[in-house]
Amino acid sequence: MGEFDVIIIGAGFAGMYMLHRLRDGLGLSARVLEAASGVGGTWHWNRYPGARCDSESYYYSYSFSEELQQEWEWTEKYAAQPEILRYLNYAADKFDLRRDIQLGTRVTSAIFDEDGNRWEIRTDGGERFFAQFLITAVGGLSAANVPDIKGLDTFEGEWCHTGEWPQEGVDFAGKRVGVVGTGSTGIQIIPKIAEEAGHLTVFQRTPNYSVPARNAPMDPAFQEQVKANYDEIRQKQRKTPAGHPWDVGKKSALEVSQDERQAMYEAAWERGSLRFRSTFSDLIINKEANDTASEFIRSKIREIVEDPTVAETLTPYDHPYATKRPPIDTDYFETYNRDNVSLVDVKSSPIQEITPKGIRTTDAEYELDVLVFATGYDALTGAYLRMDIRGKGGRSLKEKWEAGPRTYLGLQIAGFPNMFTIVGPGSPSILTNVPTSIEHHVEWVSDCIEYMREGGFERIEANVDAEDAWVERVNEAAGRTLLPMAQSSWFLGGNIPGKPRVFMPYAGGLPTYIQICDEVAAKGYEGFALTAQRSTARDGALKK
Ligand code: NA7
Repeated sequence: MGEFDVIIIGAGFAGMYMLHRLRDGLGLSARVLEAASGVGGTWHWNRYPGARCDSESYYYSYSFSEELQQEWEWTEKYAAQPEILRYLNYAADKFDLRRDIQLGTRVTSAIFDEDGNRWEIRTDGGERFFAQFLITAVGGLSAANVPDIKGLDTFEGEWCHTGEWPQEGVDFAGKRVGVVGTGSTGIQIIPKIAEEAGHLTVFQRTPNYSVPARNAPMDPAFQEQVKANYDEIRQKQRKTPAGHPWDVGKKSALEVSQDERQAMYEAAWERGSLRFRSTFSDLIINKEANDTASEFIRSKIREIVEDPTVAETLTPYDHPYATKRPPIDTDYFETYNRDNVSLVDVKSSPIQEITPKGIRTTDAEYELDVLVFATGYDALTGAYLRMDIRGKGGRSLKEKWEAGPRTYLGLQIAGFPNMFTIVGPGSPSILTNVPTSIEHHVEWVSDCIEYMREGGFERIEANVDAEDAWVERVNEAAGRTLLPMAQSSWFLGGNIPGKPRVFMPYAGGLPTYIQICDEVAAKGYEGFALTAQRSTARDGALKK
């Protein structure tokens, strides 16, 4: 219970930095409400075996504190979940954040009070909070999607979703385990479970492209070099389309000879990482160029997987490479060469039901002791819509976003004043190295609030026109890429039955996006309506 300047929802990368910035930077009173029992957001929940970051840790990390980035030592190229969680806990302690973070508290509703220009926030524990500003730091991939399959409640074994992994872990030793899903998460967990399980059955609906991660212990000399050059690395991140510290290849895949192209793909495969996507300048914008990369990865799958039938089932044809979020892996395709692993194609023989003993497809029943759903998230909007958020005139966000999310810059929603959405739909968010986008948003929002305080403004709201124009711009940016070709991707809401098919993140690249946001701010927050302080109205509201 209480009255604050700001309520922040979520204590992951975004919520923690937002708190630091507003409390320690601007001197505001702020409270973070977090559903989990600890800080860390996605890295608190995703404790499944094999969970690790797909971006290298030296740059998938906070840049705002020189001291933090100098003193923290990463032990691996791609840190595993426990290490990232330790890092976030370290940051929570270092910046003394815990005293303003309330754990175990799920926000159930947030209602805007138009007279008082403030939000009333309610929680699952029956608490009420009031704040001038509401900041959602809920993450784009936090609302777990457990598919609605008939009979799940009758299953006699143990089941879980990777995004809500049991704190005590899951024992796979010698058991018959089923994994549903072969996205980035399935691709991480499958090789790990295979090492422990008696037998692992993978239920694959859509095959996926994957490139080796080439994880390795952190090289001390490299770590030293990074620390000596952090300024430059961080600047570079904000200047590349996806927030990684590397340049996209300058050449088109179609302007080089076949031999040169093959050699470049081989080198990129050997180096590994998401950087494979940047081998050429046009893999995401030209289908013919993309075909060369897609075919290269297909040839690798055929080379690695010994059984040609299994290899063919694992080979993707339905979407161009990287039009869904491309996974990277450690021994994913190799895992299908193990005797204790089998693959079931549930596209050709769909899952009919879950029985007390396991999964029944149109072809057979597979008996299982443990069932793991690596089935992803109700991405980008799910975490918002699972709360009852109501703006002006009591209008719900659910109603407003009925045909898909509408935001201005992915930062605000017309009709929902004084609410900011960190890495919200309509911003580059999950198309980038997310902490880079988070830091940009947090800084933009805190600058905006500082501007309001200095200028005596009490309320800020995105204009409908500005929002409409931005939604159009988000669509245009996606339309200039091949991304909308992956119809079932979560970028488009295609993974959730009944979800509107709208391309949700801004695909115009981080530098362009940052420039647009800077210009909006420089023009006195163009596209937003700012309302001056009405001290009497506010006093009146507080007396209610
Ligand atoms: P994703 O990428 O959404 O992958 C989910 C997987 O689960 C994908 O293979 C889906 O197949 C499959 N799926 C979903 N529902 C079903 C049902 N009902 N039956 C069978 N298979 C199903 O989620 P991840 O957790 O792997 O990754 C999310 C992001 O987290 C990742 O991109 C990184 O950014 C971090 P489909 O392809 O839809 O046919």
